[in-house]
Amino acid sequence: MTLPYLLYIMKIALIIPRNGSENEKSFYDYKFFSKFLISRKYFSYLLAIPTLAALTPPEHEVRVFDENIEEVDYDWGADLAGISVRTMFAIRAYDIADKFRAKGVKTVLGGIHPSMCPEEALRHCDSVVIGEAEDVWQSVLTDATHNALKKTYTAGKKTDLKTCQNPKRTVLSKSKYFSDIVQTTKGCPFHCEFCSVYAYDGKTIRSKTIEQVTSEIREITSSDAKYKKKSVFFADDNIISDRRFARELFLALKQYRLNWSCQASINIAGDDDLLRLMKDSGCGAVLIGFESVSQKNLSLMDKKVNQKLDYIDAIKKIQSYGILVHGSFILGYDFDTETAFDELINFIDESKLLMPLINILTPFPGTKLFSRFDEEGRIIHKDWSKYDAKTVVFKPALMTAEELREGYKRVIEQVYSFDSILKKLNYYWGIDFWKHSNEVDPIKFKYRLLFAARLLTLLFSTKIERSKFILKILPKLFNKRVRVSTILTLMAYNDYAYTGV
Ligand code: B12
Ligand code: SF4
Repeated sequence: MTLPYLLYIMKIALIIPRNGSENEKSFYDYKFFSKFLISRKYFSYLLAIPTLAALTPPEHEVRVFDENIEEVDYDWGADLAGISVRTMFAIRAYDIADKFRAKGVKTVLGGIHPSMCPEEALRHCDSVVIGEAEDVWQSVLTDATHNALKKTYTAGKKTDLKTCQNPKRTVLSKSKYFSDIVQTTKGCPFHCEFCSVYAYDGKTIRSKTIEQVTSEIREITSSDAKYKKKSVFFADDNIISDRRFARELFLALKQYRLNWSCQASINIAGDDDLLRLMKDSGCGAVLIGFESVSQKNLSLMDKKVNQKLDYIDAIKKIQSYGILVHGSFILGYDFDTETAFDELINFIDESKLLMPLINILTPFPGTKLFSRFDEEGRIIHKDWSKYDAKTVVFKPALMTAEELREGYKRVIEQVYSFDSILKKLNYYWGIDFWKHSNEVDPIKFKYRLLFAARLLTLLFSTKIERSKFILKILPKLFNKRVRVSTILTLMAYNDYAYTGV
């Protein structure tokens, strides 16, 4: 090998910044899981990272650092650092970028936040990639090897997903994640005011081929890979946005006996055929953006797809297929008054949603909402680390920021009180909701035993409500209707509701 060739080989560090400060909790952080399992684990990786690894020619050495599960090794000797940035961890990403640059490492930021705020990001890096990496990553690498990085690289066209290689997941510490992430489509034809997806990914639905998706699934599940199958989360904004494609996808997934979940629009409730295929192919849960129980708010959001449907009927219909509905809600939209909190609590109680995700309205940069609030002088600050959907960063219309924050806290405390959790669990066990999952993926006795033993260790603490809950739950743990992962998730949400806000 000649010296000039060696000069073109780089050590590339790909980085996922920590999501929130070290001890901070959220619905999405899985910190409780790590503590409970006495092992540092996280929900999943950012799919952008194995995507970048796949786009990187094999002569380069790639190492991934995910701060959610490991420390970044600034002394590894990287020539180039690529960091994926979302708004809630932009400040942390800038800290990491500053540290790399202080060591003379060329640093590139990409992802939705730098794409929406490139000038701000450029204060902390050598280059910003605006848009999708597929179109420009090769140029970035070539320019970096020639020490000629440009300030910005803008993806000229939306990537044709059918031409994409599979993300290279072998660069990840797979055993540290609970779930794999697979994306089959990009884009959204709707334009909800608070969302950046249509602005970033475009209005036209682009999809991979079914063969591409199944080949990713085979890589994930293949026994000779260094990791084993767990569960798959489909990162599509709406898995049924192209129904013909969705139908083919669900038919193709069936043979892999996966346990998968996804995001979909509420109108899935009207499609029995698709619901049946989803269930048959292993779908256990679907995350639906209900956003608000107020029609006025839904109109203002321009969330058209939600406006004509009865939420309770839709939830009942979807759950009748054994697919758990995770509803996502936003508090603080312009028509919310102090009654909004009780309305949401009552709705969740009536609909028996087991794991609702409740967010404080957050005007992310690049959304129509951000522009409106900015024009109206309602953005309180731009400390992105507080754009975490649990902090109020804008002036609400019909209440104060403190009232919104207190109301949010009251809702999650109520919804995730152990009394409320137990009441709902008893309902779901009563109807044998997880019958199908328990048949195809039964929980081994040893796992129930380990779970029970770990719960026992938590019994003698100052958390009286938790101890009472544990005492009530212990005798049920060996009932085959009970799935321990559901209990663990609900305990994590309780922990967040009472100690994380
Ligand atoms: C899957 C997903 C989730 C999963 C997370 C799983 C995970 N580990 O990623 C779940 C459901 C848990 C979730 C939760 C939330 N999410 Co979310 N989520 C998504 C979703 C639908 C897909 C993300 C994805 O995997 N895309 C596929 C990858 C390949 O695309 P990508 O990351 O954009 O990467 C490409 C480019 O951006 C670029 N790129 C990215 N990084 C880098 C780095 C470099 C160096 C380069 C060169 C290029 C580059 O190249 C990549 C390849 O083309 C996006 C919407 C979307 N369509 O992107 C929202 C999205 C990321 N989520 C969002 C939000 C707000 C949230 C929540 C707050 C909940 C909520 N209210 O919506 C929570 C917060 C969680 C948290 N604290 O992190 C926002 C973020 C907005 C922002 N400005 O940061 C998005 C954009 C949706 C939206 N509503 O606007 N989410
Ligand atoms: S919230 Fe969902 S439906 Fe609305 S624009 Fe975003 S991705 Fe599309």
